[in-house]
Amino acid sequence: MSATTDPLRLDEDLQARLRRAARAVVLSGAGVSRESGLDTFRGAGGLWENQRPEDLATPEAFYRAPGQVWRWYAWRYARAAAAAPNPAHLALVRWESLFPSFLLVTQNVDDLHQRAGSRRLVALHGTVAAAVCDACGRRRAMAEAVAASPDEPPACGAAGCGGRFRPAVVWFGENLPAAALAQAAEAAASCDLLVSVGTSSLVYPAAGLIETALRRGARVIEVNPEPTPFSPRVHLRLAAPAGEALPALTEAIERCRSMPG
Ligand code: BV8
Ligand code: ZN
Repeated sequence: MSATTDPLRLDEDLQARLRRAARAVVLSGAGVSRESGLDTFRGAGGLWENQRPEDLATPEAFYRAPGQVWRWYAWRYARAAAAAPNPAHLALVRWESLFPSFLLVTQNVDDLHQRAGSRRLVALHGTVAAAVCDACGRRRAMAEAVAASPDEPPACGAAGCGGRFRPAVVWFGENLPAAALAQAAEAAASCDLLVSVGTSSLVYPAAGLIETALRRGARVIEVNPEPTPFSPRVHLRLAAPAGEALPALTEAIERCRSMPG
């Protein structure tokens, strides 16, 4: 346990807030999967064939170089499928029963929250575990689509459809699934606690959920070894890895919520 997370010393106000928190929201990013061995989106090691992720995760890249983008997602899917949820993912499953109302909003596409057992979950940016036809919307498991066609996006194959499969993720410049975004925005607008964990808080509209919670007067906790644009405004910053900080925070929340009053 680092100094930052030795039994967490929370100030009185935050302890009271954690004790009374009825509606909690967690916004998670790629940093949560770091301790499962997956590179973050912008961190070191993220390059692929000397291309930056932001340049590959776009419709333009897919239509310009479909094979390269397809192979990048096949590689990311294989790494995600080989990874296991870590203590950070497991702590967030526990939080579902710690608060009367809880929602985990993830930007991650690695499916590790789902595999850890999170149920109260909204995935804003889709999943690398599925492929979807870019014409008719037909879905199939990424494992199957990659097995059928490891190097190029496979044709859809549905009668009369000339489309081809693409990863079922939201690319830059694409709208997020409306229902998922609406559910996340409503939760952030009505929460009394928001914990942002493992995200650089640079990508919108996801990062805007932190702003919404701050404007709402919710208590906001940030878990990230590095500062983010929201660091100066949050009520508590835990500059520690999620796999260490979230279990410590779980203990603190359970301690606060077992106190009378
Ligand atoms: C949209 C899926 C409406 C794909 C992703 C110009 C033109 C078009 C759009 C824009 C534009 N300018 C701005 C925009 C909006 C744009 C945007 O926000 N751009 C940013 C970069 C400025 N957003 C969009 O395009 C969104 N759509 O706005 O639609 C629209 C439509 C048309 C025109 C205009 C607007 C769509 C955004 C979704 C993009 N898809 N992912 C894929 O994954 O391949 S987002 C991508 O970034 C990742 O998937 C991830 O989900 C997301 C956020 O990244 P993070 O999770 O935060 O990861 P990152 O590596 O950045 O940070 C990791 C953090 O972890 C670090 O801070 C690190 O310190 C920390 N960390 C490291 N180790 C640990 C740790 N933390 C804890 N523990 C550890 N051990
Ligand atoms: Zn199709």
